[in-house]
Amino acid sequence: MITDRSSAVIALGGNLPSAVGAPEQTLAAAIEAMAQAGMTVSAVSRFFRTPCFPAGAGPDFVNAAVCVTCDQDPREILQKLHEIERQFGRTRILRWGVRTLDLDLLAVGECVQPDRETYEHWRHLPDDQQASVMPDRLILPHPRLQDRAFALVPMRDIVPTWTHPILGQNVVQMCDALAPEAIGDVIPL
Ligand code: PH2
Ligand code: MG
Ligand code: MG
Repeated sequence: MITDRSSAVIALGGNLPSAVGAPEQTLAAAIEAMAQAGMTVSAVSRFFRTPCFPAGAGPDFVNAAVCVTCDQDPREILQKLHEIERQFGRTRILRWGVRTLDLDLLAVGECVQPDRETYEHWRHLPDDQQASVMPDRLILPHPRLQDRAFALVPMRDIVPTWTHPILGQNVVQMCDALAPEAIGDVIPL
């Protein structure tokens, strides 16, 4: 249970049009919806066009990240995010591939949830299981954060000095550890 006001970092992504329009319009509307749901949005990254991961699984995505200050438990934040996903037409059928709006809670302050051991289990999940098995509870920080340029580059816009509580690297250092081509594929709109 988090009782202090803390900063949460949320990744936004979409690669299918929704009722409000193209993915960039959906993402902008989702940020408005977060504010309306009582989240204080303190920073918004640029919007980026990114190749779908895994390559070929769907159209390019638009990705962004926002920072919100909140006094809620991370699970309550997640519930609100799921509500906003539903509002913009997301159905949770396919894990990877296509979606109108995906909102992922990447980090809440220095919080590790539910515990270090569970976090490590999900971080080291073999590649072939990553697409098929999904944790049944919230894992923080997001176990794939350090691997994905589409999450790290938007995050670098808003919280470059946030330090990963387990890996000990900040966002700039995690970006620098990725292949330069992966970073170069993340293109501001
Ligand atoms: N999200 C996924 C799967 N693949 N690829 C890109 N480029 N951006 C995403 O946000 C993304 C993805 C699962 O949520
Ligand atoms: Mg996602
Ligand atoms: Mg998601």
